[in-house]
Amino acid sequence: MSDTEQRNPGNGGETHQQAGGDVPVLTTNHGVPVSDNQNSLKSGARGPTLLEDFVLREKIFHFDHERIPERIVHARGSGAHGYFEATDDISDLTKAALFKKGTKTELFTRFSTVAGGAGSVDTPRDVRGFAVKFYTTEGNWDLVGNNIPVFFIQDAIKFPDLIHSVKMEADRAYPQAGSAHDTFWDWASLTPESTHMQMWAMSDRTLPRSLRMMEGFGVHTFQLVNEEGKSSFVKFHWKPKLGLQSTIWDETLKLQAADNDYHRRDLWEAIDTGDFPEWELGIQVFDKAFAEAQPYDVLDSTKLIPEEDVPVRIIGRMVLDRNVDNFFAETEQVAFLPTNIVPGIDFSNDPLLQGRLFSYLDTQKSRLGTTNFHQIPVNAPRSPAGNFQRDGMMQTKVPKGRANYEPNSLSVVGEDGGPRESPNGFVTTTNPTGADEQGEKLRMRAELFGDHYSQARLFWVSATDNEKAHIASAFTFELSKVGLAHVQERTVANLRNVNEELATRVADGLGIPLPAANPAFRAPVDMPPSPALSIQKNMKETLEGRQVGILIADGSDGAEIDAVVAAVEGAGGKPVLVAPKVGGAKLADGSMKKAQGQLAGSPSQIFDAVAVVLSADGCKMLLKEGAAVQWVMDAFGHLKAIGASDAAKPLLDKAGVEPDAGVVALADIATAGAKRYWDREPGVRTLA
Ligand code: HDE
Repeated sequence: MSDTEQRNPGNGGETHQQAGGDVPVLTTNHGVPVSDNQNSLKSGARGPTLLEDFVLREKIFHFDHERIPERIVHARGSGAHGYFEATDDISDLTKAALFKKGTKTELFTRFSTVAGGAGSVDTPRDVRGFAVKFYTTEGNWDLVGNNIPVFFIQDAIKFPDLIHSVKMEADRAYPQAGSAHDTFWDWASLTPESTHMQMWAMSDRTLPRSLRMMEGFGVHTFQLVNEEGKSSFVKFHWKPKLGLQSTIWDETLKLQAADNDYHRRDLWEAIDTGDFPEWELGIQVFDKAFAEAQPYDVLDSTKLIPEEDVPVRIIGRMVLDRNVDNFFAETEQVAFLPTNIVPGIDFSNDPLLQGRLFSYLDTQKSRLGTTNFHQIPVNAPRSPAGNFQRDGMMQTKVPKGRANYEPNSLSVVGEDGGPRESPNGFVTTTNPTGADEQGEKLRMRAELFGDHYSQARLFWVSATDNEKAHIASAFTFELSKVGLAHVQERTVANLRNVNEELATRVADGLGIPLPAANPAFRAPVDMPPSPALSIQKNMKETLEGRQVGILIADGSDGAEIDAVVAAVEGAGGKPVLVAPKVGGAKLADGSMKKAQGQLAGSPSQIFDAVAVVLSADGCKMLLKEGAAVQWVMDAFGHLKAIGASDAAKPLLDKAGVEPDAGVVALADIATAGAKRYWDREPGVRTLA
């Protein structure tokens, strides 16, 4: 015990750690020094606790209020700090200061799932939120997007219905964090405009391997406005440096059991070890003439603009280089607002965006409890900010001077007169689609919003065979959890408008007859395939940012292990040693090798590729270990590369591993591990 520690003054044998030297004094929230943080104040050792105990009461009072309402959507999220660097000159398109070439802007990014609560798992089949707050020199710009470029609905008025249907059901409060249930598919099958997004949601896009390996999209059409006031339409894209990578469904299900925090941990560890996640920011820019020539409406959030039609121009990069100091203060309290916009960027008339412009400000008041939520450090602009808004709950500013109104004729120099309007302030641009579309007040949508299938078809024809099989299987899985036969039928009837083969595969998978097609409100048009929509076509063959699990046991050869570790590191990957005991394995030469993971707690689904380095005896021992057999079997089933020492072969045989291009000698694992082996899939599982 150090001299700053004493035992027993409260007769409980507890430790009292005392201030002194560099150790600061523990105080109440009001600064009163506390002498005993272990015992409440009682009237006699066995007597009642006293109301007078302000130390106890303050501590419990604060604890009782530690939770705030979680976000109604996107409750589960992970955030990090970073910066944006503008890498291209787009001053012809926008006057926004953050896009001036070479400018670096501090930012905060939060990724999220949508349906689950704050304590739910990281890897359900769900859309991911991708929200970025740029602290620009002209105020905050929030690009609050998703990892999918389209959305379920066209009009904000339908959002509460969508969310009510997908969240846990109202009476039974399950399922948590998933769409595979009656109410979601009931709503979705009655809402044909959701078809395109259903296709994305049922694809591997909703099963990202890592938050660092997914794209982000602003979804809506926005506008860029230049110095002369000329505006262009724009869509925003984030492209991950590590390429796209998803998990497959069986792997995802097992990941949920293996690690509830798979994505949060992955993001944290990457940043913590200096492997900073990075995305490029790209824009698709187009004008009114282009917009009017398309078979879809650019104001419709259920539609995208194929990258083959309007290429994505890269204009900058985002690097996330700092983990939060405190999850609650930063990730939980960050408040994104699509209304946070800066001069040079503007909204469009997309009716979904327009609804969002109201919703987010409102929700922050309910979540954070005060109109002054912008004063919380993670939300506060880094540029000078000031106005005459005053007071309110949790006001932390102490404004000086007499003037709390404007105009005023008190001194404009110094603090008394206060801030004034600026000619460089934000000006709403004349909306290029607006002028000729304002008219009678109507509750209706523009004509092309009635096309619900063309782009769902586009998504299907752009997918690879494996991706098609995954989509068909995902629909089958989800609908297998739906107990209402008419909802299953209606969903399949809707899919017939997307693709007959897809509808037939899902009907077969469910074991139901193919229903008649739903009448399409507007006949779809066929668009040429867009390779940019496929994940598989946009993967990067690399070990960078990836982990290779290396299974070792007593008797393994140290030199073999070292060679694999070096090769994986040399290829930019992270080797993780896994052994039956986390303390390590006793190698052939008698030395101990420490492992980072214990076999049962580190199943192969948490890795991107695996290596098995065993001696004949070690292998014999592991043949009797279910977790070891499963480790290899899953790696094979999840289409991963497997590198094995000769002596490990019996374990591979027992796990049903069959030779193919992804089953390699130990020495080749760093090369083979850079990709997945899609050709293997038909041999390892039946897909719809
Ligand atoms: Fe959101 N959404 N949303 N949303 N959304 C929220 O705001 C809403 C929509 C998105 O990490 C809420 O602060 C409406 C589309 C992200 O904190 C809420 C509509 C897109 C996040 C809200 C939409 C998004 C939210 C809940 C239909 C992609 C998490 C808590 C008009 C472009 C941000 C909060 C974070 C969060 C409302 C549709 C993305 C209730 C009404 C489309 C990434 O205000």
